[in-house]
Amino acid sequence: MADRIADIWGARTPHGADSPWPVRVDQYLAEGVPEGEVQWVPSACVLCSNGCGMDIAVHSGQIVGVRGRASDRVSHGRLGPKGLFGWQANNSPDRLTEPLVRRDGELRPASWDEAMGLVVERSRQVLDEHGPLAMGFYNSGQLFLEDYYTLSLLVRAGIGTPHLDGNTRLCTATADFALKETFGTDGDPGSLRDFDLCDTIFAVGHNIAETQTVLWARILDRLHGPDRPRLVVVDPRRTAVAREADVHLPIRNGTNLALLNGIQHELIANDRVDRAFVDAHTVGFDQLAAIVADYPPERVAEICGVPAEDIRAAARILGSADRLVSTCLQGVYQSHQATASACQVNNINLLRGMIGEPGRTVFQMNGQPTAQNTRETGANGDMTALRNWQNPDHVADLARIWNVDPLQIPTWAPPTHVMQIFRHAETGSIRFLWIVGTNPAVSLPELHRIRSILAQENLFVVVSDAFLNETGHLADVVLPAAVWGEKTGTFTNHDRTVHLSVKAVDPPGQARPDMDIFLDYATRMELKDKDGAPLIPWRTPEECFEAFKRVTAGRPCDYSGLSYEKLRGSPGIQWPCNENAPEGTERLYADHQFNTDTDYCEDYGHDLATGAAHERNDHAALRTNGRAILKSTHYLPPHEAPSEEFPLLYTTGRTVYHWHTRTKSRRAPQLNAAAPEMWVELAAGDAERLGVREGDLVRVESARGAIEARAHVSGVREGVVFAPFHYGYWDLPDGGATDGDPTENGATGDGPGGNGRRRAANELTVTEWDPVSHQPLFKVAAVRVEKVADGGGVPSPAPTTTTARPVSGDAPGTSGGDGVRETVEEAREETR
Ligand SMILES: Nc1nc2c(c(=O)[nH]1)N[C@H]1C(S)=C(S)[C@@H](COP(=O)(O)OP(=O)(O)OC[C@H]3O[C@@H](n4cnc5c(=O)[nH]c(N)nc54)[C@H](O)[C@@H]3O)O[C@H]1N2
Ligand SMILES: Nc1nc2c(c(=O)[nH]1)N[C@H]1C(S)=C(S)[C@@H](COP(=O)(O)OP(=O)(O)OC[C@H]3O[C@@H](n4cnc5c(=O)[nH]c(N)nc54)[C@H](O)[C@@H]3O)O[C@H]1N2
Ligand code: SF4
Ligand SMILES: [Mo]
Repeated sequence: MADRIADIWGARTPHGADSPWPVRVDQYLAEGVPEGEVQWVPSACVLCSNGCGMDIAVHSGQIVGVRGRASDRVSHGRLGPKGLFGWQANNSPDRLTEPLVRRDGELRPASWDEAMGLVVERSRQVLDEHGPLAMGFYNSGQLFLEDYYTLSLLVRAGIGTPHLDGNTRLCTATADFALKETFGTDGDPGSLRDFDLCDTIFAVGHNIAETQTVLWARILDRLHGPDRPRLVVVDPRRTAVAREADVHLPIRNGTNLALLNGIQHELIANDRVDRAFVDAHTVGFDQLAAIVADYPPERVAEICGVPAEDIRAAARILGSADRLVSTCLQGVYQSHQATASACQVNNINLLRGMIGEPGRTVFQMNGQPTAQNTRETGANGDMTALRNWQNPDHVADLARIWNVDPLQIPTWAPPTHVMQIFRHAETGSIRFLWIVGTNPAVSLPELHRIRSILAQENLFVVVSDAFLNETGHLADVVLPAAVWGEKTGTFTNHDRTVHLSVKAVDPPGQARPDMDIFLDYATRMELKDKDGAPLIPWRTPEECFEAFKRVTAGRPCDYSGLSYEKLRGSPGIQWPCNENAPEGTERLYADHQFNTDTDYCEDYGHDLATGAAHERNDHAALRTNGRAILKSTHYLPPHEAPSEEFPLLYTTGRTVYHWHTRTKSRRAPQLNAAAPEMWVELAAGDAERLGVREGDLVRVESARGAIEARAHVSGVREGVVFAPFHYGYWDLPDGGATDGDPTENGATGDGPGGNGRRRAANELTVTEWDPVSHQPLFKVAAVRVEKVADGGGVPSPAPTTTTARPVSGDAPGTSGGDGVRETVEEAREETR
């Protein structure tokens, strides 16, 4: 039995590029469960975008464990710590089991009829008095495709408001936009198998080891195998990924674009460009070359704070790669110039002519398990099935399928991004806000502002969730949602692999699937199509999936060849899947024809510097003719640079053991025990200057607020402070105990009603966003740090297994995941 809290990635099964990734089946069952009596229900993990295929163990009507599916194309049987232990949250006694309605200032139990009656009454009132622009909907990257598609149709064609967005705006909006800018439409072109086949990996702002642990296990098996790929890592922290790198560039946060321009400078200056490919399959080279000419390594070294020689070394590795896989994630996306930077990662692969072929691709990674579906269904700012909201033919086509007047679908203005939705709520123009499967009171920037918006008298807030989280505490109505394992539906990971997750158990109490709640709302609102029939014609997830197949037919994300039957327990099938590709499609753009045709593309593109949206004519003038677009622009410094008052750079992110605002992971005992409490990371030099030792209590302050936490002296870059964003705030407006309740964490002893100490990373972050993708900036701000109290030499509660490995080295190791069985099997022939 393995301790998979201590050993995050499990046993190595090394292999070379010429052999398939071996199978290792990871299984965790609750203690005492009679294995022979367990029923296995096919599903996939929903605790990150890797989407590992897994089976759910059911006994006596309860989920009692999980195991990886050996045949799964994504995981080959493996699961990471969250996958192995996270399911326990489903069984938590804290689950919401009945609707709650605010009466006399307090949330009180109510019947579904009462709660939905109130939601509908307020919707009608707001619509009558203020029109559809006063209605807002903010959803998730963690529901199922069927939930999103129902919501998308309901809001776009039924309510008719442009104010619909997903928390994917905080997460993968930049991935989405970078793919659209370069390749014409959303959808990562590559296959996870490309990691098995490549000879070089370029990871930018992506802590794969902690955030996609099974993918990292896959990469480790190559790094520790016979023909080790080379690895270049860009991250201000010495992550477990960086520790494996051939070249690690610990740049100042906020300087990605300068670095990426510099690397392209080197590729061009040293003639490492595949000119034949670039000429035949791209547009925009001359402009790119002119811009990056201004970024010689010495200048870049100064901006980024890394040696020029290391930049050259990185460029040499990328420039001599034969099979290059590049990836980026939040270190790129949650910054200013996010889309601009992400596009440069696309450019590097294009300059090298490495796309659409085995071992040659770029991953604009997702984070949340079902973020891809939020985008495909249009439950974020996109138009359903990667249509272009600026293209009247696309709108007309969608209106025809939905049987509504095209004018009913709001396309007169760009879809509203969530930061703007909250701004409208702040000014009072949005009066009704339904928040589904996300916890903005912890996950949006500048929390004191978000709390005050949600608490506003003239804003009616509805929250659908499985738990009463910080946001629920500020709601007028709370609806109990069924989650993964308790409903049937599909979702799609970052290499376009679709899985079916089959309902394994009943939801607790009166909790209901989100799709059912939306259908109930649509019925009560009497939403109709243009012939007076119910707007949403389906009643079951499978009927919804069939409808989604029709709306995607002929679009890049073509689901028309899929079915629940085909997907049940399958290895996972990658879209497009249709008549021509009945088993799915492993790689997009294998013919080097990109989706950039003006009539077909999802977006006419933007000016990367200003975010100005191009129009049809601008796009047509590029004469792309199926070629990819090399977009480029100059580096600009972040607005909030360190100053005398706030001399340090601030950045935030994740630890392997927690999922976001911890509504699930803190209810899995092994995960919670591994990272029970907030900490902040300081570099050794900074700590010394500040007179701070490991475990001391420090105060971190920005222009917007302050937090207090134990200091952890780690391998973060000098001048940079890192905070995990998982921990909610301490003192609640109503003094109640919530997900942010510190009393159970114990360690420092304050609780609600205590000294009001705040600990949430987002108290400090800025209200600002990338001009193209509108993704907020969680990775750049300026702060100061001071010591508040001596820790008495007791180490901080940071886990010691990963990035947060202490520099002093004598802290006890994080452990406590005993009972996991790992079964290594012989390598199987590849399922693709
Ligand atoms: N354990 C765990 N796994 C998760 C999640 C989770 O909550 N917990 N969430 C999932 C989701 S939704 C997402 S979006 C992904 C996120 O996955 P990642 O993007 O890998 O995670 P982060 O920790 O947010 O940020 C990645 C790295 O960016 C670095 N960084 C910070 N600033 C900069 C910068 O300016 N430039 C560069 N190059 N790097 C910088 C940070 O040091 C950090 O190591 O993880 C997914 N997987
Ligand atoms: N400072 C800082 N802030 C960040 C980030 C960062 O790196 N730094 N990362 C950003 C990113 S990438 C992300 S993705 C966001 C995540 O931020 P959130 O989305 O706010 O985080 P979660 O805790 O995952 O919230 C999801 C909620 O949905 C509920 N839920 C789960 N399943 C279901 C379901 O099936 N139905 C319903 N109705 N509810 C469900 C959960 O109980 C939980 O309350 O945070 C963003 N905020
Ligand atoms: S890598 Fe992601 S999808 Fe796979 S088991 Fe871990 S959390 Fe789940
Ligand atoms: Mo995310």
